[in-house]
Amino acid sequence: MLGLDRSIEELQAQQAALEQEFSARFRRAVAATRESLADRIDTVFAGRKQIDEELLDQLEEVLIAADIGVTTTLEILETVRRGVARKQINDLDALKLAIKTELLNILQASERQGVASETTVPENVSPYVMMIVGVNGVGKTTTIGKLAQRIKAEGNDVLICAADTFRAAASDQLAIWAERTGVPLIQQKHGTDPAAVLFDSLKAAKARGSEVLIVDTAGRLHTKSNLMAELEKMKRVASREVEGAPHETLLVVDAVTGQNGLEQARQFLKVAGVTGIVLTKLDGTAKGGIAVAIAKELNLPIRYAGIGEKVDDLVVFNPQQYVDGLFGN
Ligand SMILES: Nc1nc2c(ncn2[C@@H]2O[C@H](COP(=O)(O)OP(=O)(O)O)[C@@H](O)[C@H]2O)c(=O)[nH]1
Ligand SMILES: [Mg+2]
Repeated sequence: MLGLDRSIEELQAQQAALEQEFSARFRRAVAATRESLADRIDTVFAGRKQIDEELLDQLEEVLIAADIGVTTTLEILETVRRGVARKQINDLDALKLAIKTELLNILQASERQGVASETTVPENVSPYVMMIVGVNGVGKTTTIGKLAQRIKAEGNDVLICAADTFRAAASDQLAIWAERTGVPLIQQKHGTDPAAVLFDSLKAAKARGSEVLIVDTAGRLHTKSNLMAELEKMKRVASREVEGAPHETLLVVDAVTGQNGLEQARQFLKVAGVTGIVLTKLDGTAKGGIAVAIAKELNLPIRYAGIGEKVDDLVVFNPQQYVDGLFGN
């Protein structure tokens, strides 16, 4: 018994250390956005004592420059102006706190609309089917590698389905990730109907007793209507083979593409039944404010953030951690 207790404590300590490490890496990943947002807010505030229209206008510019988006920024400013008029916001500290609170509220509101923020694989669903969608180059395949590793480490039997059969290289790239993470992969020759590869994978997952099936998909945009029809067909196949599948459809959005990425995301929302967002390449942009625009305008929870190209560069997105990361505390 004693030994067991100790190992639970050890596990908890290990978990805490891991979380701290992730938190530190996340902070580093959003450093450029922090400079563009919080540091610029400080510059706007420097040497001022009172809140006037000029100050609020400058603040508006800073928020838009960080890619928080015009609509979202105007709403934040409206709330702030109301607070100023009602004398609830009387000084610069209160103003900064109000902005932080607004950003957090937006991110948390979208969180509540969706599923829990951890990959909680229900006991009674097998396989739990996760489809990963998004345009080419946003980081789908890389995210699948990272997710496979993570979900496997959480004690699940994972299988990957290579349903991006459009590009020959896509399957090879996925095979490298599968090998690296020690997760089996179902693939077929280039050009095969993606729904057929998915069908095979669902059968294989059932036969093997895999707990989670992660499905890579194509993302070519120039034949948009075909792509959307293809995704719909895949969803039909999934739901026919496994009740409630796909249980999760994650839309991958590249933070570097900012407002363009948001526009592309809207195309997918029309058909793909997206349940959450993976925001990749947060480490490569000073415009990480896009997370707020996504949460507000797409009203979907950001489940994970990509913070690099390596297998453990994926963190569960945490709104509080994100806002703290942006404001340097
Ligand atoms: N810096 C950085 N690069 C990433 C991240 N996620 C993916 N990438 C890179 O983005 C490029 C495209 O990724 P890929 O997974 O092939 O995108 P896909 O076309 O959507 O499958 C690759 O060079 C990846 O290494 C991330 O979180 N941070
Ligand atoms: Mg790919």
